[in-house]
Amino acid sequence: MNRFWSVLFLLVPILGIASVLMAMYGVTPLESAWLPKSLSQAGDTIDQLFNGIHLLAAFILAGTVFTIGWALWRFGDRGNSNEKARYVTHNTKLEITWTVIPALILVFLAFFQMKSWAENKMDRPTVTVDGVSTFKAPMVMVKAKRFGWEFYYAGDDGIVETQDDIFVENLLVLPAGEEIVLQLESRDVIHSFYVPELRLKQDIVPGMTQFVWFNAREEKEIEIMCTELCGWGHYMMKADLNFVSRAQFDAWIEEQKAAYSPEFKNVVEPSASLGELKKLHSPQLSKVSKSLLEINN
Ligand SMILES: [Cu+2]
Repeated sequence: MNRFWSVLFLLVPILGIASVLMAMYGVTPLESAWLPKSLSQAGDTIDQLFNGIHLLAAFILAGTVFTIGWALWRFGDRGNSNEKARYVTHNTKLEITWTVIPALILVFLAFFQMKSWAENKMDRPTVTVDGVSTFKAPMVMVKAKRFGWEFYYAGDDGIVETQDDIFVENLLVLPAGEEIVLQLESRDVIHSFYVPELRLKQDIVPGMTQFVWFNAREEKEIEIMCTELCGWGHYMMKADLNFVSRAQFDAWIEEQKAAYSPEFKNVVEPSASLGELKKLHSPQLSKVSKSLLEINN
């Protein structure tokens, strides 16, 4: 009967490791239990790190639990032995071994992850103009707020936070296949900018300006979400992120600019009621409608 427990003990890690491997390599029914497909080179590097560390941990877990399981099987008291347990206080060789091996693994990981850290957090893209290299300017300033995302595209001057910025709410359209830099800021509390497909996650702290960069290799419609518990509406703090071709992007930006033209503003009469404004149904309206509300009040 005692052997039942050693088998049960082993079943847990076996099922655990098997399900992780099935999810990692996309075996049915766990094919969608892992992260979505990576969309960038930097994401691929993180996947290699993540999967590598996972496999290493799985290997160590397997070694540990199989040793314990074997000991349970082999040395369990089945009621017919007068043998006494051996009392071992310490074993210097063993202790050195299980200190040195994990230390070596950690030192290896510390060096192994450096490239990915540099790619994602240190090597901000640069541009060279007249032989002088400077940081690439952010294409969009992202303002996180409870509970949504504001996007300010650099207008014709190529600089964010100027008069000609183009404002869009909860929708970020970007060209695929290009190095994009975003400037991240918060309006209120700590938020976190998370795009699983890019393996990109950056806390946004009030009073601080952060920069993130990426290069998506495919045109795809994905989502940005907040991964910092920021209040009651945290769960709905999402925005659409659409990677499109350069031509589609340019056309879309022109549309947004048109939405700010004086002709457009004239269409929305200051006397228009909020109900009428809603009927017009355009994400760009929010800024206009807000200012109108202020006028009406
Ligand atoms: Cu948030």
